[in-house]
Amino acid sequence: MTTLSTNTPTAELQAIDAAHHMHPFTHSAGLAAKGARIITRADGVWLNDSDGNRILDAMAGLWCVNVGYGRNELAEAAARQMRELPYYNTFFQTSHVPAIALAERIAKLAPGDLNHIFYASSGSEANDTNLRLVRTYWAEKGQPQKQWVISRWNAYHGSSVGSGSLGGMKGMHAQGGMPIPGIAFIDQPHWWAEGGDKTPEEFGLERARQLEEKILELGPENVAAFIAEPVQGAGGVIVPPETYWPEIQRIVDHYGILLIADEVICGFGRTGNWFGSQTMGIKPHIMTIAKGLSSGYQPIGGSVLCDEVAEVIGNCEFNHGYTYSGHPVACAVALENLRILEDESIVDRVRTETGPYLKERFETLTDHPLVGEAKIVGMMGSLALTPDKAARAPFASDAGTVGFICRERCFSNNLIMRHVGDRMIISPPLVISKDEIDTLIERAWQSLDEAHAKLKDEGLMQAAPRA
Ligand code: PXG
Repeated sequence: MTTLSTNTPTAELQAIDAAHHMHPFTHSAGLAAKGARIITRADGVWLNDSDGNRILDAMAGLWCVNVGYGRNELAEAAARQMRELPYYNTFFQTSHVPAIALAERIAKLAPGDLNHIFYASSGSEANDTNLRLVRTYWAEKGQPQKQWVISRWNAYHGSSVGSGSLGGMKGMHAQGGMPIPGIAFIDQPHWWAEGGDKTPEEFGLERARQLEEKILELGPENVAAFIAEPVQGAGGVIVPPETYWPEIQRIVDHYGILLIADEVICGFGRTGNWFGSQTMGIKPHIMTIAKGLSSGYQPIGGSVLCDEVAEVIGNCEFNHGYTYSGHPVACAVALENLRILEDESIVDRVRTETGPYLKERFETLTDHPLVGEAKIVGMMGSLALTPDKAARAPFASDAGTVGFICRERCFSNNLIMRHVGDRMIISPPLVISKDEIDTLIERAWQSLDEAHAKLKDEGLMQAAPRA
């Protein structure tokens, strides 16, 4: 067997990767033919690849590296904890200092009486926990028939069978027998794509009222919870109209169903507040957290419960948990990450300084002929690509064809910007500087120009006929 290192030639790494490593959400044969991009090092907002490129990571990894790459403090925290207590479980009436300290810290940061955490190692696991939590909650309250959980089409809540069922990704449902029973879906508040001739405000109310209709259809006595991301991330950074969340809050309050805010992307500063629920003005009973909790330096997530839900669950034996629930190294790293976010006022800076600057610069991209709208909250943003801005028209080509072309141009300009269908999305590390924001926008503009030229050459600037 060869000893591989970052000095191994790219082609050799790619060949071994293709032979033995199956990538998530990937057509492996297609990737094998092309070869994976190999990332070797990173610092701040910059990635290095095995071909010597310096790449601006405008996605913070997968929406998670909030404090940026290369934080020695986090490496030290992990090493210290590994030496002292690398592992112990939190089952069988035991606990340890990192799990206790992080629980206390999260209770302080989380709004309202969200004071209790059930640990997991990922957002998917935490949402699986949530599904069992809300159903157990109602059963313990003598209403075991309250089992339905309502979610939204195009929501992303994870990739395990439970969390993938909670999500509304039809491509995922098509593989492997999802969704499991007891999950219902309403439409997303995506005005640009689905709002037709309505104003965003009218449309936001209409989409929120689908929740009421769905509750009445299922019977309020049968509905346990509604789950949603404050701002949809993986669905394409879809910022709901202002009328949406107040109406949703009114409906969940009125029918007495639990609200689960999936903060896996929105949490820990992404929207300019500690939690997206604060930015959107909502009061969840449960929040799902992961990603930014440790800035991705360790796999950790969890469900944050309000006092009442924790009390009800606390009065039964909840038969659920993971080997790595409250992993000491992950907790120690998360604690240090939260210290950095606080001590360096990173969340405040996103709200008052770098976030507004990014918004101003990002919105200039709507001057580009390909861009119909730019939406941004804090440091998560999206661009709608369109052949006809006034009509908000989609392209005639299959959804994602144009987005993919644009993403390839970004890659070749050393900018990581993703596409979701024909929307381009960003979610940079929260520590991105104003100069780096300028570079991001310049590279994005350049990539849009190149994509536009290619689309014109290939006759792809055609609008789909109106439905
Ligand atoms: N909830 C939300 C809102 C997420 O964005 C999860 C749950 C699941 O977390 P884990 O840690 O199990 O992955 C996520 C994850 C993408 C992409 O392509 C997004 C996620 C994961 C992978 C890819 O944008 N979000």
